[in-house]
This record gives sequence, structure tokens and C-alpha cells, in this order.
Amino acid sequence: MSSPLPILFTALSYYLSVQTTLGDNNPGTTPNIQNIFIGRCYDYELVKYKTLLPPITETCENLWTKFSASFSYMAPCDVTMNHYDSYMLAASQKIPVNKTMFWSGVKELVHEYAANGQRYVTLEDTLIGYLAEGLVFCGQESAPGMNYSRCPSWWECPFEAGEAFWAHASQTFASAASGQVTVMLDGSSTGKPAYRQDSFFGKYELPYLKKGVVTNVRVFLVHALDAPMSETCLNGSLKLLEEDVVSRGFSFSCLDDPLAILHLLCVDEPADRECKLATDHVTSGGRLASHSFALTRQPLIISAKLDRFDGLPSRG
Ligand code: NFD
Repeated sequence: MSSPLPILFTALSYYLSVQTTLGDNNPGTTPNIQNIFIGRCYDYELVKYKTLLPPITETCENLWTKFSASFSYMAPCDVTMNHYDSYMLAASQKIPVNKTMFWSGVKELVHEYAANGQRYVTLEDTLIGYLAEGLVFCGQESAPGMNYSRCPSWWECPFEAGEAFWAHASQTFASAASGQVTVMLDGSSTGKPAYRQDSFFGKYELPYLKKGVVTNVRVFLVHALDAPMSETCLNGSLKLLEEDVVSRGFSFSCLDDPLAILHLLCVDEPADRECKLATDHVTSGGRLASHSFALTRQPLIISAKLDRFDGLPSRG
């Protein structure tokens, strides 16, 4: 009789490859999601964002009921954007003029810069985004209505509960924008272009900006320190973005590395070549009177400096 080991080995490799393909270490719905959601809601309305955006008239418990009803007791791949209609309607807020900030590929940096809505308002500073940020959620047809063991990956269903949620949230957020809107993009990514028509920004935000309400789209194109610039405002996907913006009736502007954002990058890397301050050695009261950046990014910094006169808001 031949050894069963090769068969076992083949079966095991097949099992492992299927597991990997299906992402079977996917987390399920976040444990205690109801408590987290309702706790965040009270924190948002009573403490953290008390005066930033208009308060919601709906109670936190009702918001949870509407949110959870959008996907619970449903197969995870059966949830569409429309299922969230009633929740989005109840939780949407007016965004102050000129304050909307979109982003792709720079999640951490954009939120550091936006400063919890004090400088700019991102989707994650609105109640809709704040309550769901970082949570995993999906439904199942049997009790308790949510699957706490495993939620599908985005690519396993045409539209999975989380994706349908963020698509609808992005649309709702973009529809509430007015005046100048800003989008922060990554100009150093080698894997994908800074602007993609199939990103959430390209698919669910830019197309939902209201003509006549939004005036212009301004891009902050950020480059990682001391890394090659894959794209600048003058080339690559930024040209496509300009076309898409202008064809929708908005004006377009783009800045490579606004100085304020470069400073923010330098907080973590003060010794980086691009963060070195050149001083003119004029001192005043024991402190350096003026600083300028070393020449390494001079052309970009010049454009950023011009923008500072163009009204980059300060915090608060
Ligand atoms: P990104 P983007 N399904 O950096 N937004 O333009 C789900 F559910 O490539 C905020 O696509 O930029 N999430 C959030 C996904 C999520 C998927 C989505 C997917 N198929 C959209 N692919 C948020 N807060 O999580 C990627 N992601 C997640 C709004 C992934 O976690 C914001 O207002 C990645 O970190 C922003 O203007 C994040 O989506 C724009 O859409 C962003 O992907 C950013 O979406």
C-alpha cells in the first residue's frame, strides 16, 4: 500500500491556499460594537465635537437602531448603499463653507493636519464617519443578526456591508460640501497613482460635489521625505484630476508640499535632510529671528509659500 503522506500533504496545501485566498483570518464584527457606537456618539455630541458641527436631533440609541438595521439579519453580501439611507439621513450634518477635506492614501497625515475638524473637516470628523471609523461590521441571516466570527473581504462580494457604508458616507459627505474643497493626495506612491477614478474619492466624492455650491477643488500633493516623487502637480494622474474637476464646472489648483504639511512631516523626522533649517544667524532676544528651509525643496516651497498668502487657515 502506498503512503498516505503525499495525499495528506497535497490536501493540507490546498486547504491552506484556500484559507489564504479567502482571508480566513478576517475579523468578524467588532465585539461590543453597540456599546462602542453609542459611547462614541455621546462623546461626539457632549464632549469632543460639541460645537464643531451642528448637533443631530436623533438620539444616540435611535442612530444605533438605524445603523444596525441597515445590515443585520442580512447575508453580508446582500447589503447595498440604499440600505443605509435612513441612517445617513438621520446622521448627516452641514459642513462649514471652505472646510471640507478629502484624501486618498494619506489617512494618518490628513487627520493630523485637519486637527479634529479645527483646521479642516474630514469625513471622520463628521458624526457619520466618527461613529464607524475602524469598526468591522457585517450581518448574517440567523440570530444575533451580526456575524462576530468573520466578515468577508471587500473583494469577496460585489459590495460588502462596510464598503457600501463608506461609499454612502462618502457621497453624503461630498454632497454637503460648499465653497473651496481640498483633497490631500500622495505623490510618492509607487504602487498606484495619486488620483484614481476608482478610489472612494474618485468614485463617490468628486462626482457628488454640487455644481454652483462648490467653487473650486484644491489639491495638496504630499511627498514623503527623501523619497522619489512619483508624481507632481504638473504630471501623471494630476492632469487627469484637473480634467475631471474642470469638466464638472469647478476651478482647479494644485500645490506640491504646502509648507505647513512639510513642517508636520518634519515633526517625526527633524534630522532629515529636507527638514534642515538654514538660519541667517540673525538673533533677536536670544532666539533665531528668521528661518528658511535648505535648498533641497526650494521650487516646491516657493509655491507653498505663495499659497500661505492665499489663505491656508490656522487652527481654531
Ligand atoms: P484610500 P480613497 N471597501 O486611501 N473614505 O480615496 C471599504 F469599505 O485608497 C474614508 O479610496 O483612499 N474600505 C474611509 C476600503 C473609507 C476599500 C472609505 C473598500 N473596497 C472612504 N478599499 C475610512 N475612513 O476608512 C480601501 N478601503 C479603506 C472617504 C482602507 O481602509 C474619505 O472621505 C483605506 O484606508 C476620503 O476622502 C481607506 O478606505 C476617501 O473616501 C481609504 O482608501 C478615501 O478613500
